[in-house]
Parts: sequence; structure tokens; C-alpha cells
Amino acid sequence: EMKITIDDTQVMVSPGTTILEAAKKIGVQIPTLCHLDLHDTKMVNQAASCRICVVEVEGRRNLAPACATPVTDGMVVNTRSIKVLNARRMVLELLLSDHPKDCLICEKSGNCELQDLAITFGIRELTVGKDGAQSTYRKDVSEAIVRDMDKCIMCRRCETMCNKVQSVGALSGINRGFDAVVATAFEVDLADSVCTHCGQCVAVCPTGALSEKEHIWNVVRQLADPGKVVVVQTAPAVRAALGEEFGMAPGTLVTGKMVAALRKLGFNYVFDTDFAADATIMEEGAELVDRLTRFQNGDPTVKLPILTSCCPAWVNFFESQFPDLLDIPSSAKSPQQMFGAIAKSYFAQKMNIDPKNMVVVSVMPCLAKKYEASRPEFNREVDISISTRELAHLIKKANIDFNNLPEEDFDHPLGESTGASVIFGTTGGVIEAAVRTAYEVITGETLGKVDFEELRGFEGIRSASVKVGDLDLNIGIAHGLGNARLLLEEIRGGNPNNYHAIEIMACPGGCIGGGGQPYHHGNSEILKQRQAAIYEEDRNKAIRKSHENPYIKEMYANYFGKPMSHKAHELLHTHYEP
Ligand code: HC0
Ligand code: SF4
Repeated sequence: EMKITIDDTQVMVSPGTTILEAAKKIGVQIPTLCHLDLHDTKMVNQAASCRICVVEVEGRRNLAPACATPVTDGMVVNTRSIKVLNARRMVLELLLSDHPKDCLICEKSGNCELQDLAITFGIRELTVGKDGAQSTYRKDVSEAIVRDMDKCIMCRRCETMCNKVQSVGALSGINRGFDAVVATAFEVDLADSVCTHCGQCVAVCPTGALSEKEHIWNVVRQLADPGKVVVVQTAPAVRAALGEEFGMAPGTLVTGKMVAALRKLGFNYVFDTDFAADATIMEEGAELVDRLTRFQNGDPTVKLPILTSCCPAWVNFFESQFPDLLDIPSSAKSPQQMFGAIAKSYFAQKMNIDPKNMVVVSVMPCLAKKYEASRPEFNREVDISISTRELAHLIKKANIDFNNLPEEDFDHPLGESTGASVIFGTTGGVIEAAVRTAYEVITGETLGKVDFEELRGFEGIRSASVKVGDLDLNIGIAHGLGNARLLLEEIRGGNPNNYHAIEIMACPGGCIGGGGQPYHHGNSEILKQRQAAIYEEDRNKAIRKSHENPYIKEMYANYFGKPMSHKAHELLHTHYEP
């Protein structure tokens, strides 16, 4: 332990602690900008490049960045001397001098950490650098992400996310001084790079440099068209975070209010992606049981483990990074795409709607879902995908008093879902849902307890063995693409842990931490509270196993026959390409 003094208050901390962490311990807020530290997911950016966190250390001539300076015994720190305040103002003014001033119409307005600092510091005019030229870059727009590098402040958070956490390596800092910017290799468009569209760079960008490709007005136009039947589906993780956009505490479940708001917005049918998640379990579960049985019978053509395939950034990642393993993921489409396919076939037929006049909108916690919806093999079965944040903007634009809405239920038949499908929204949930169904199919017995605590948690890579009859089903789980890579390399090396099934979600925390969710501003507690909300909704559901969803049963009885039938293959499965 070491004793240090910060603004006249003494605090004991262990060696290796930074001044920033020590200050936090006694409630002294030091402003930060480039710094990012989400302990549980190992997202740490310690570039110390912005210098907004500088403090005065007694006996040192230069100011020290609090985020990157370890404490020493007896250290005396001043976080608010005139020298410190001047230096911070200078840093901020220099950043602002090379930053566009279009805050009012910026996507990040209200959520921008640079804007917040300008407000906190009361910046009213620029006294330094005000006449200098501004660096400009070409705008890069992919299906999911907009890069407006004029707004980049070189904090390097996106680089840390993309390279260290996700291990994708699409972004890196290039050039020096005034021309310094974060870019792709050879400055190609993001769409032509190794980018997976996971959106984690957007999730941590403190300014408007990285944002999502928005489709709000496209949705409004479809809703205003009397010739269109507009159907909406909402992903599991949206209900666990949307409330944050309306000032509610993280972890507040707003399923009923969300449904009411969507109905008020004018959607003709308010459905749930969760219904399609139940269908995914029917298909993927059947595939798992089929592969296991054939494997146990010694079929040499069968490969294990089976990999979940519902996360589009993960699909993109394995297609480009592990092209030799394309035969092991499940061929089941993601729930988003299954929903689109089901809505435009089974449901359209049932309701006598011409699918050409049907518009399927998805509300997703994810930016990669925008890219997934645009993949040519899916023929726009999902027309428009918007994020949780975009839905919040749409609700505010339409003057709907979200906080005071009465709770409403989803429409039938594609709105009914089970607890199994809800937990898709957090890491470990897809595989737990699959196990609930596979267990009963394989053993023919009813599960006593549907909660598989051993599959839950926040560790980046987890494994567990679940007893299914005489079989020990070995399960691997990874969230974050960097962790996924480690697990996949293990499989490539011969599957030493004998995994039968692996779940992978590209974003830390799973979909609750998706790139389209309300910004968490580096607070990992928020992710945990969203996760708790997901399990709460599961517990509250009357039915908690996908194969017991009555509307799923009806759909199979009247339309698909059984899982993996010819028709199911045609509409609910896909293939992968390197
Ligand atoms: Fe997810 Fe999904 S669970 S990927 O995390 O599988 O985006 O929430 O909608 O499709 O259901 C995201 C969330 C989904 C899909 C589902 C899956
Ligand atoms: Fe990297 Fe994901 Fe951002 Fe693409 S979306 S640049 S993969 S962090």
C-alpha cells in the first residue's frame, strides 16, 4: 500500500494504481477523453494522447497525465491548480480549433464527450488556434458505419477496440501531426476492408467521427405510404436498453412500452425477433442433435463442434479469417433474417398480403444487422434495419411520451416468444436456449430446471459441460471477436477440449453491448445491468423453451412440416463464402 495526497485528501492505494484510479477512489473527478477502461471486457485504451486529464504533481516540473501516471509513495497531487486548469483549457481549445462546429446537426450531439467537455469547461471562444486551417478527409459510408474523420480527435479508442479487443485490425493511425488520422489499410473504404461491421469502434468513439448509417427517414416514408404493410420486429437486447435513452436506469425492461410506442408510430404489425429466435433454436437445435447423433454413430463426414451463426459480425469474421472452417457453423440464418423470410412467406400467405407490398423493419442493438440485411443472398427479406438509438430518435421525433406509455403486448402470431429466445440477447444465451431444447429432444425427458447457470457470466471465454442423458455435452462460449479468434484457433488445432457446440457473439457482453445500443461511455456496470434485465424477462415468461412456443408449433405443423425440412432449408438456412 502507498499513501498519496490528492487535493488535500489522503488515500491508500496499491502500487501500480494510476493517479486517475486513486482519485476515483475518493470521489475526485478528473476529466478524461481518450481514456477508456471497461474492466470486465478488457477494453482498455491508455493512449494518454489527449492530455485533458493532466494534474500537478509536487516536485515535478511538468504536468502529468493522470490516466497513465502510476502513483508513488508520498505523492502529492493537485487536480485543480491554475496551471492545471489552463493546460486543460488549452488542450480543449486546440482540439476544438481543428474540429467542425456543426454540433447542432451532428449524429453524436448530446452524446459527444468532446461537446460535454466544452460545456463543462464553459468554452465560449477560442483563444488559441482559431485561425488555423482545418484538416479534411473524405467521408466513408458503408452499409453500417459512417466515418467522418474531420471529427476524429486521435484518441485511438476505435483502434484499441478493433485491433486489441476484436483482433480484426481494420483501423490504425496513419500520418503525423496535422494530417494524423485513423484509417484502413491503404485508405480503402471500410466496406472493402477486413471490417466486420461489428460497430464496436462506433460504440466507443467519443465524438461524431464514427457513427451509424441511419435509416430513420426511410422508415418514416414507409410508414406514411398507405400502400405498404409495415411490419416491425424487435431484437431481444433492445428492450433491456431502450429505456436509457429516456432517462431510465440501466437495466430497466421496457418491452411493453416499446410495443406501445411502435404501435403509436403506425407500424401495422408489431412483432418480435424473439419469435424467430425460437425458430432458430428449432433449426439449430435439430442440426446439433443430427450432427451429434451421426458423430456418435461414427459418421466420418460429420464435424464438430457446431458454431452458432446468428451474429452477423461473427459470420463476417469467420468468413474472412477462417475460410477453412466454413463447414462447421450452423447453416441456420440469424433470427433477424429468419423473421424476414417468415414474414414474407408464411405470414404474408396467412394474411393474404402480397409480399411486394410488405416492408419489414428490424430494430436491432447492432450495426452489423444493417450489413446483414443488405447481403445479396437474402434478397432484402429485411428491408430496413435501425438501431436501438434510432428507434429512440424516432419516438422522440414523433412526440411520443415514452415514459408514460401504458404497456402493450406484441401482435400474434409472430410476436409470441419464450424465455429461451429472450436470453439470445446476452453472451451464453443462445447456447443455453439450444440446450433447453436439445436436452428434451435427446433424452425425451422434461427438464426440471431450465436455468443453466454454468453457461452464464461475463468471462470472455467460458466452457462448461452439461449432462444430457449419457452424454457430457461440452460447450464453449466466447464474446468479443478477439476471444472468438482464440477459441477458433483451438478448433483449427484439433479441438483439444472436445467441444460439441460453441456460441460466439462479436460484441463484448453479447447483443446487450452491441454497437447500436445507447452509448455506455465506458461503464461496464451498464452492460451487467442490461444482462440482468434479460434474465429477468426470461424468468417472467410463462414458457421458457423454444419448442413449447404454441405459435412456433402451429407454424411447423401448417407450413414447414418439421425442422430442416426442404421448405425450412429453402427459407431458414444459408451458406457461407470466404
Ligand atoms: Fe442479437 Fe439475435 S440475439 S443477434 O444478439 O441470434 O442484434 O438482441 O436480434 O438476429 O434473436 C442482435 C440481439 C438479435 C438475431 C436474435 C440472434
Ligand atoms: Fe473494426 Fe468492428 Fe469498427 Fe469494423 S466495425 S472497424 S471491425 S471495430
